[in-house]
Amino acid sequence: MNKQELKKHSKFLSLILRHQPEVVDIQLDEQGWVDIDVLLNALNQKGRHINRSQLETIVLNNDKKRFTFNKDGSRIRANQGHSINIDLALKPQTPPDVLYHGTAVRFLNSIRQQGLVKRSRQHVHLSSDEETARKVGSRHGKPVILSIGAKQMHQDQYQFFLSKNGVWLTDHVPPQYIQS
Ligand code: HQG
Repeated sequence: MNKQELKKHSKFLSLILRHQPEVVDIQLDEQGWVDIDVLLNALNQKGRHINRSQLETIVLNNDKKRFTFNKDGSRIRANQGHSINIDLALKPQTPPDVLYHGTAVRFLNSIRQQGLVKRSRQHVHLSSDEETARKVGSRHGKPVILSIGAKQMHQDQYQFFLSKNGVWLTDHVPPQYIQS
């Protein structure tokens, strides 16, 4: 499978494992898992012919490690980024003192008023490094990196979670914790 095909399949997996499983007529369980046989069967029914070893290649080569197999290798889920209502069952963690959020300049006014809100996703996404934040922000326009006072938020009882692929997640970042 070449790079382009890997990317195409990975994007489609993101769509169905995070947002719209109904596109291939499958359901995810409460924690976002689906049986691999069910998934492969559903993909094949829709003309996307991949086998188990190709799925493993897609998961292993994914640039952001977006997907995970469960322990016995029978199920798969997306590590974060869902818009559908699932419970990743992550345990609250102590965040680094500062976390970063990359966004577009055009959102700044609204962010200064409302803070960071999760919009269609289940969490606000933060990163521990500025480089990642810049890439995330660039997806939306001219990027700007916001520094988040995560230590203070944590002291103030806000909860943080760390996804398996290293994305920090929280529910809402009120404006007073944001420095640009
Ligand atoms: C912005 C990618 C106006 C927020 C990335 C962002 C990430 C506001 C956009 C993951 C706002 C939402 C998530 C407010 C937040 N007013 N705009 N009050 N609060 N926003 O795509 O964080 O490649 O849902 O700044 O790497 O950009 O998909 O979130 O610009 O981890 O694996 O609203 O998606 O991962 O956009 O990206 P998104 P995001 P994947």
